[in-house]
Amino acid sequence: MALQAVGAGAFAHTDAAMTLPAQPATNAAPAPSAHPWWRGAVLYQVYPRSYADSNGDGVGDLPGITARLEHIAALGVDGLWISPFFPSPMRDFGYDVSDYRGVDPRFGTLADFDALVARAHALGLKVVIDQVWSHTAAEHPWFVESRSSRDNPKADWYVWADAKPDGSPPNNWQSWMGGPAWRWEPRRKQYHLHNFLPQMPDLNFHCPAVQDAVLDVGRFWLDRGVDGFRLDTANLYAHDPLLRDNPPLPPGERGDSPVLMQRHQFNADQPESLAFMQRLRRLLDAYPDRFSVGELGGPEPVRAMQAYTEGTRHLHTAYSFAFLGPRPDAAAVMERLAPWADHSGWPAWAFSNHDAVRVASRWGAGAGGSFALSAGAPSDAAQAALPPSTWMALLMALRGTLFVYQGEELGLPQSRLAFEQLQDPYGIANWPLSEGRDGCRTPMPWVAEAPHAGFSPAPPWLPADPAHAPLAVDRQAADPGSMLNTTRALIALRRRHPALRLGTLTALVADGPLLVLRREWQGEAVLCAFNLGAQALPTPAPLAAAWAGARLLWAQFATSADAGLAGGAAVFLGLDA
Ligand SMILES: [Ca+2]
Repeated sequence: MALQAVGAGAFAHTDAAMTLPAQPATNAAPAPSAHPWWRGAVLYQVYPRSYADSNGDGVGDLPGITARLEHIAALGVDGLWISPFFPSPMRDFGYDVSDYRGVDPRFGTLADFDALVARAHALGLKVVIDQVWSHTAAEHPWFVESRSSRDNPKADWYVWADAKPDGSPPNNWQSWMGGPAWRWEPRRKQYHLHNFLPQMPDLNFHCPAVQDAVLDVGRFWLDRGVDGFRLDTANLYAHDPLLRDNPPLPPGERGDSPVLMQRHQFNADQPESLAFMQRLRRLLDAYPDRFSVGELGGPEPVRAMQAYTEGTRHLHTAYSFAFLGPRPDAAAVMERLAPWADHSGWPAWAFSNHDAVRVASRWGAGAGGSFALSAGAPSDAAQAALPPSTWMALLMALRGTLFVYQGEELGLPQSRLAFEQLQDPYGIANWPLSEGRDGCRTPMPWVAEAPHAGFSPAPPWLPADPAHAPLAVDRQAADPGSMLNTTRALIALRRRHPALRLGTLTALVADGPLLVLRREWQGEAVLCAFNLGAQALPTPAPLAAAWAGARLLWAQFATSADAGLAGGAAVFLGLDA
């Protein structure tokens, strides 16, 4: 890491700026609280199994997270999102929940969770937790009861359907984990729907009692003091009650697995899912300053994100897989950002998460596949490597709420695992065609010289990547030019400048690798220029014209008005608007 941060300055919290008058009309701001904490916030995603192991069993846990909250606070982020820690058979590592109101013993206790929230709040961090409501684990008592007969009190809590006359499943819907989305249940002599693993049955959101029950779960956690929810697969909650077949995609749009060969017209994005979000919003609005972010899959991510965040009656924000695929050029970035200029919704963006190949590999070295669960083309190997700080700088320039995934602040590359080391059912089923999801879930490296990089004294559930040890937190913290310190500087830059956090966004140049954004808010503008390619470019005209009267806020490399933009360069200039 030989990055030179210019003018990064000290961390400075600018919440005082949050009292500024209403937003420009182009932002179409919602009324009640014009700039609540989550708007423009940066949230840090923690995958509990892999963050820090406090009791030496090789599995990360809640006390481990609590012990590392100071690292998260030192990043300057607004809060953290914690992936599931609830009781689970762990077929999908916690995204298969068997008790919505508990903590899996592997991760600790409810008291440990309360201690985590208390410590986070003391450090000024919001706590957002995952809620996995589209499906449960088959072990959940609701499903155990529902499958027992066709006339029990929870008989319609899941999506049950008779076989076709020839015994085949009710329709052509396909599972994201491979094969039909229907599993036969001999007790009822019916099929049940599962969009993911067969042991993860889908709840029936057309049943009012199901909606009431999951909202009660939400109330349980809100009462415990959590600041918001990340909603897993939020556009798969409701299904077409007529169970109509999904139409095939045109040949040119088909992927190479069954689920990618059909348009998800009838099993996703149903109006009843949106209607449920309004019920959820009313619950959240009954508590002060709470927040929701939906995960939305699908082929038109921006359109879905807008539908789910429109106005003030749906989700606060939503993210998609828009930036979790192949490396974007400037036009691809603007294709995702431009539609928000006059929209009342609010986007969220992530370049990495627990489902995607780490961005440092996916966009950086030109190697590695795309999103683990999509059919996107792999990155172009001809693209030269760019430092991960280029992508962090780009992320911090975006208008929206941002997510940084654990290890992204260290610039960790994707881990390569042998088949024998894989844990992810998707990775095992698709080996070696897919990267699977284990390579972005290896343990967090804390101490370069410690066994298992300081994650645990015991062999971890996934091996600590030897390539990650030199990038450990202790080593990077001591290096002013490290990716860790660059990340801290960039997050601080965003906090200092409401133009970056809340302002309007206009593209001045979006041409091949060259992207120049103008962010503006209440008398201040920030020009953000990026060279997303490897070849050096001349200083773009809008940047050159503004330079003399501007303040250089931050730059990836030492630079000047006529120095041009080296490959991977990022420059932030502050102007009076
Ligand atoms: Ca542990």
